[in-house]
Amino acid sequence: MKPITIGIVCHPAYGGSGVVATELGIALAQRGHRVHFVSHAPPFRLADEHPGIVFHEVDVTSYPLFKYPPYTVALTGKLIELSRSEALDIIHVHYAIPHAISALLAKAVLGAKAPQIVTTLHGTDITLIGIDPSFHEITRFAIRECDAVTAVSNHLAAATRSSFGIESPVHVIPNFIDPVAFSPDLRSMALRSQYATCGEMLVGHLSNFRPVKRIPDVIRTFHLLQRQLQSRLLMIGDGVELEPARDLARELGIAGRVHFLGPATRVGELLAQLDLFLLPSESESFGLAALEAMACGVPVVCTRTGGIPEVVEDKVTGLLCDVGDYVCMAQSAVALLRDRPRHEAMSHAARERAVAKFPAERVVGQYETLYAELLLKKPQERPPTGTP
Ligand code: GMT
Repeated sequence: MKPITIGIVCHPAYGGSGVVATELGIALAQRGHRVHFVSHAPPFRLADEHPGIVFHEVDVTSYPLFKYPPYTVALTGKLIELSRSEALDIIHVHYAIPHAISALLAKAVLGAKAPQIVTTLHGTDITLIGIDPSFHEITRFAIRECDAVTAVSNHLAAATRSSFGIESPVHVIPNFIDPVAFSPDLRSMALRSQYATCGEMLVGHLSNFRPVKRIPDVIRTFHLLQRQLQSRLLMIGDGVELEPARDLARELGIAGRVHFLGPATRVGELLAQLDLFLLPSESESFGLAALEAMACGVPVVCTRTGGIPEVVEDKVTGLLCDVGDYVCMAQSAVALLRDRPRHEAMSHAARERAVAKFPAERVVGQYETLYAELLLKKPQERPPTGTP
């Protein structure tokens, strides 16, 4: 495909939507496209230097009158400026709120010369925040007006159609993994031994520690598990539920067996050391962390919710339990960890499914195809409402 210029807008903090936006931007730059990231801080997984990638910070002017600094407006201004200075072909926003609204406003100002707007829906922008009465109507407008909308799972696409009465297409483009950055080949006794001894099992969790992740269920599952098996728990990530999780671990008397690592960036290396990954979320549009663990050859024990069954094949690449049933999660985990041949088969199947169904190579190509289709369409001639 002919190189194009893409503006990528994402939330930079710890979380799957920022990870997907970052990995996509890196892969697009490696394919020769010019990529401009736009946010209020550099995305956390974007290393300093990447050929073909520039980061643009959105500055929000503070003023005593503003109780809430108008980020959405400042982002719009940055997208207008960048569309003109860099001749953006595409603005691809990750997470509808507020990014899709800013992009559409920028498009209205830019008129006929505006880039095409692509919005990728990631999860709570639809299932939680987007359905809040104060956001519902504007989110619906944004989804209907964008030039293309993608969702990371069939489940999320269906939820978008039903919650917002959307009839226009919602393209399902799943999340993806880099099979080298997430690989069983990263297993290392030296690293693993920092967290567990030879005779111990190493169980882990990775998330942004929000209430939707049901962090207490991770701790309670491990509490039951460690009564039956010598084991340690690795908690990777940061968020509002981190301190309560530490408290719960202390309360249950297992603090000494739980390592809280905070927001790590090279998560592939950590995930590859695990024997099992836990994801007890209330809802999950996809479950990127589970896919990353699977790609490392780590079987997963997750909740049967949202898009997780599209990622995890129950009893083949992992085990699924009902939301809140941490007893099921603990029993499933113990049974699997005690059954070596089954564990090994599941580990292989997990890696195979991850690389066969969700390879970066193919999925990034799906985004490129979508961009190419949009750029072939004649841009709607709309009179500019702004300057130049
Ligand atoms: O929706 C969110 O809470 C934010 C987002 C994030 O930044 O972590 O998570 C969502 O996007 C990920 C990447 O597409 C998905 O893997 C997660 O399943 C999804 N989270 C939820 O649906 C709760």
